[in-house]
Amino acid sequence: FKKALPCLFALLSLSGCKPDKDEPEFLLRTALLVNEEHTWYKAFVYFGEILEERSKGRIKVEVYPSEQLAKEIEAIRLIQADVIDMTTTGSTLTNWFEVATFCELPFLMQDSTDMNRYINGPIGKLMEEEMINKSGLRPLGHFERGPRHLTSNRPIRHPDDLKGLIVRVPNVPSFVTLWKALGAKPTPMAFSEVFTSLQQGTIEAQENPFALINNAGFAEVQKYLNLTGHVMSWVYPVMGEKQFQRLPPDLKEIFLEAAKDMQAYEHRLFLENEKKVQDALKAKGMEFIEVDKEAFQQKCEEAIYNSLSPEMQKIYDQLKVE
Ligand code: CS2
Repeated sequence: FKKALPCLFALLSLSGCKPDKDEPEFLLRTALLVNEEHTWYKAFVYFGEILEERSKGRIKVEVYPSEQLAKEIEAIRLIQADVIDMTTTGSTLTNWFEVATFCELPFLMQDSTDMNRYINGPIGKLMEEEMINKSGLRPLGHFERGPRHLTSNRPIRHPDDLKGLIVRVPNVPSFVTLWKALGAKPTPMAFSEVFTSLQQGTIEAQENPFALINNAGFAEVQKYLNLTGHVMSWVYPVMGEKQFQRLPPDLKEIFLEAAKDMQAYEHRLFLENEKKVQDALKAKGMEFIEVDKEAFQQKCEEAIYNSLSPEMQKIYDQLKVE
């Protein structure tokens, strides 16, 4: 009960038990997994600023970093329950509809050209439809991310080096398939639990893009940054569809326009940041390790393909030949 207490208080104040005279017409609570230094957080703060200004104070955004308000899956559920309003998410939505797996499928996309082709093509359209229909979330654009790399305390150059390594993965089925096929022991876990678990040794490794590795301070507990680049991905800033539909038409327009500006703002920050975060990680003592990417890809490709439903295999085949 003690543990649940702060949560309860947070929810009580969220449910509007104590209405405040100064409350805007629409207060949008946003739960993020990153901390205040990350481009997603900065983008949402910017979104809040322009929304407040353009709506003349009728919309206000509150941004809660570091999963303080909710972990990714909980955030999705709280949005669905109309308790909070926005978050960032991507392949975790595979738990609601399968096509979301393509946001982060290992060794599928090579670069941001591929990524934009997928996002703007039929697969991206399908994903956006499913997101509204199957998970009740409305995508507000997308945030491109750098490739995901494995961090650890022993250098990993080849899948053979992974034997038995306990790797934290997000709550996404394809990540479990991937690391099992490679010979490691994948453990799904919420992002905010990763640092402590690495410190305590209940997990030995994790994988994420440079920006998030740096943001979460993993350099303090991980020595090697193994350049596996196994996943290229993006996340969607999202809002509950119910919450969106509640906005009057004039605010809907302002909202969607501001969302486009948020995406452009985030993308600028992301590009500026990519090199800086790598330097920061090296300065904090992380050693970058070249890996045999070919061997990684070969060892897991079949398992990943086989884990897809026949319908998704068709999409996969199409994406591969394009
Ligand atoms: C993050 C997430 O938890 C993590 O490691 O990188 O953004 C992850 O990519 C997702 O769960 C996406 O839905």
